[in-house]
Amino acid sequence: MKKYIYIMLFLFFVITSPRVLAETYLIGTNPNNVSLFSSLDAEPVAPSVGVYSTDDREYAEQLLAEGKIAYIEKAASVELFSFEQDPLFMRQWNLQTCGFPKARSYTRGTNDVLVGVIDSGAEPNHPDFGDNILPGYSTAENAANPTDAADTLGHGTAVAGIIGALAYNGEGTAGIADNVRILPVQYTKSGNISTEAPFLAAIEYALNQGCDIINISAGTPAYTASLKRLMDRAYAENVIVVSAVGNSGTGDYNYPAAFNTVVGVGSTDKNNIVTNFSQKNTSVNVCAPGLDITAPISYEYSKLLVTQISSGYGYGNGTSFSCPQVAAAAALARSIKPDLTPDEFLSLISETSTDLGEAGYDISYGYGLLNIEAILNKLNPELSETCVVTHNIKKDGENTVITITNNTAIPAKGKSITAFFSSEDIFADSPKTEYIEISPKNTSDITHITPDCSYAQGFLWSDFDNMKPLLKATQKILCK
Ligand SMILES: [Ca+2]
Ligand SMILES: [Ca+2]
Repeated sequence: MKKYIYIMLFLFFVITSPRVLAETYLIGTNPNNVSLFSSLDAEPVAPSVGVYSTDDREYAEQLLAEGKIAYIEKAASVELFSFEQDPLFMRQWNLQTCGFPKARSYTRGTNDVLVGVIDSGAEPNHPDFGDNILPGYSTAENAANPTDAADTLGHGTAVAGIIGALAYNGEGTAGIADNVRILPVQYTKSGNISTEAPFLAAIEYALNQGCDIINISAGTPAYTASLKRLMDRAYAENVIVVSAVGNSGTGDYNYPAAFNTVVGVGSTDKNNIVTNFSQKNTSVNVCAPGLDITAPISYEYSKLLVTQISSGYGYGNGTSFSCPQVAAAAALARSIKPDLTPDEFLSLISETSTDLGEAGYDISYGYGLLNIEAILNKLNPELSETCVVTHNIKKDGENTVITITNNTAIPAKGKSITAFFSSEDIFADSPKTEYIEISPKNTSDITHITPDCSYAQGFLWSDFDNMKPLLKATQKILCK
């Protein structure tokens, strides 16, 4: 009998595009030489106070050397203060529901954790994807070559993005675990129904590559001994497999979700009610939001089904999009506890999920709604401790140097560190501030975020191997 694998696909809509800022210098006239200024090649910005602009730094330096201007400064970026810098974050209602905001202050994952995404590949050039999303591999029947895993359907890009789209980068959405690595393994290029062989080969490839977690937002109603063998291998190798339970809304089982070593994920809506399309049976271990889930989508998919764009985001429905939220939670858990087993993760799910529906386990919600914060707290209660970091602000020539020092005993690997300072702290009396120094020095992942205090600037660092965490802490500084 011929076996089929089904992937659930849903329509997306485009809702944003990226932004680019050019570098400009502001120059101020020398009060003794105001009359000279009309001959200079600079744009008036606020001429009443002698402020002009130019993109030509060398030219400005020359003017300064000649005493024609009083100063040069890099034009700052000015932004409208909103809560998040990922513009679509506020659309990601599912993250609020699943305990993500608190969880991300604990960790964004570590890059030694590898998550295999068995799907339709991933968009290779998406602006919200970083180096954390690997080039991928294809086992699809009609793949031009195995190294081309570019997503021609859109499904895999959304799934990978829900796990690992870059957060705090001023672009698109926030992934749940954007510091872990994601390996897209494409088993289909041509449609949402495929034969089983390339699907099995994709799982084999992910296992051979040493994936810690495997996300399978797909499945088949047929039990096959071949798929069972691969799931047994995954279990024996301590790989946590997370799979969608299916979208027919019935009690019918789908595999691999129905194997008892696999974490089966169902869908809820904004009211925490199980969606009508989510399977209701004992394969459901946990549920996560699966209706109106915002995610990156591939260009090709946009061309096929919606409007042509250069970069895209959309929203989709299905247990396919619930599944990666649980896989991301597993990746965060594995970042904190590298030897976490599939059984231990299932136990964590049963102990921490928010019970819904009938009291206790039930076949609509499993153990309940995913709670990432509770999982991480359970694994390491120290994560939720609020620790105070000290900071020192001093002038160094024309720059302000802010040094952050941690005084706690908790190791910081894998944690996020968020520091807030008021604008006055950073810029007062120091117009040429261009850098902030932290100790130990690691500025590779600094991005600005805007805190809930309108006059302040926020910065976020993560993955300090040697630092001790913490901050959540700077409310005192933030809102004085
Ligand atoms: Ca983003
Ligand atoms: Ca229940």
